[in-house]
Amino acid sequence: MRTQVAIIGGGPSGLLLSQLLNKAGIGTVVLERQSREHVLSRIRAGVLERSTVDLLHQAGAGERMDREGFAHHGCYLSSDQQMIRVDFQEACGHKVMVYGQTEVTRDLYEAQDALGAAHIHGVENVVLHDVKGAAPYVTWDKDGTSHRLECDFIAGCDGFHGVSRRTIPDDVRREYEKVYPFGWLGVLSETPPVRDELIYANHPRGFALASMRNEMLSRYYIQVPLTDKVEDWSDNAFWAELKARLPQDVAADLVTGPSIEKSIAPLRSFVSEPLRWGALFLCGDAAHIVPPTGAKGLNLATSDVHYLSQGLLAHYNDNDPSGLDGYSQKALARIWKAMRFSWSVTTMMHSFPEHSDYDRQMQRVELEMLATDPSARKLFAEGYTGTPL
Ligand code: FAS
Ligand code: PHB
Repeated sequence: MRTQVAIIGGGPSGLLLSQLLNKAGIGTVVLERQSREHVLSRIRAGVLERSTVDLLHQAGAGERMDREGFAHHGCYLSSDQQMIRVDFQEACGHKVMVYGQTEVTRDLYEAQDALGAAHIHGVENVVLHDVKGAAPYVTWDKDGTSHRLECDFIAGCDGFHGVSRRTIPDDVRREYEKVYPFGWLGVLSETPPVRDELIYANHPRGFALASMRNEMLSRYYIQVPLTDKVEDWSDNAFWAELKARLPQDVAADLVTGPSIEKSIAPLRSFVSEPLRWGALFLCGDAAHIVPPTGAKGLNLATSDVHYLSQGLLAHYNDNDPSGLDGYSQKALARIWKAMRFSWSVTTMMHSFPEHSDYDRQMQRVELEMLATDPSARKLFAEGYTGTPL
């Protein structure tokens, strides 16, 4: 079997890359470890930057998002003293789209089906070969049979735990990591959102986030110790703790209900450089992880895909290698800006066990500046709504 671009991983990165390339006439094969149902069962991101919205339109997968997504022109940041609204439109002239990653993935699958795209699910033991050579190929097992795919390029879109990043030799890779001393316990509930915009809450008991998917589907998070397990948290205990961390007037309006999904995600900041090794290009969580506080994870994945797809189009259409040669440097420039934003909001909003009174005072000053300083609000709004591609 042969294709132009082998794509390892059928999450948002792999699906969007396959869709953009297929629409331009470039052949791909997506190799995904899980079933489509499993991929679509994941509850992940909820906020799309304007660049992600534009890319989904470009991919022909934005129609339902336009119909069912919600444009948000601001968000709230609360502490035990105040509730601040940052007006994105006023501060930087942009907005975000609230539309779940699960729906983005579903829309991309449907768009890929319409093109008759090649997806192989349930692959095992994927191995990348001759990545630095002239004839790269991928092998894998499925249903007890071994398979081989010859290709020109390999896109590593297989997430943090995938095989692609580890194909780059240890002495070539340079990795940067910060592991936060807490995780997020997330709950999805078929209840009306407590406010019409997101609320990020800094509280001495810990961080909380009130988000949503639609008028009758809410997504809430509370910071929990890394030692906590989902089974430690009954729905009642979750709702009581969320109420304790939200401003009183908001807590009084909170409609609770049974959780239809409940999970704990650890928080880390992680970048692996370079993003290219011969014919292999890393995209999305395969290359970097951000704490979800800044809503950057999915949006960084799509910007990587944009830069890589542009480079591949230039290679195939104009025999121009510059996009591929410059991919790593260009993608990393945007990745590191998003890393800083995600780290700064995480540091400002969470309760750190090692924090001193001075550290907590710095958090208060950061929030006070967002309440009173237009330049602070502009920097936050630009970080949140996304820098241009
Ligand atoms: P993904 O991890 O989504 O997809 C990788 C795919 O590769 C998976 O389908 C996997 O099955 C497959 N794969 C792995 N190894 C393979 C192999 N060896 N062979 C073949 N296939 C393989 N981001 C936000 O912006 N906001 C959030 O609130 C948020 N919450 C998150 C919660 C959790 C629990 C997690 C894990 C992530 C969260 N993220 C969030 C980040 C998340 O949205 C990612 O940024 C996004 O899924 C990145 O997409 P991909 O790069 O496609 O990686
Ligand atoms: C979500 O709705 O899942 C969500 C929104 C914003 C974040 C993180 C998660 O910063």
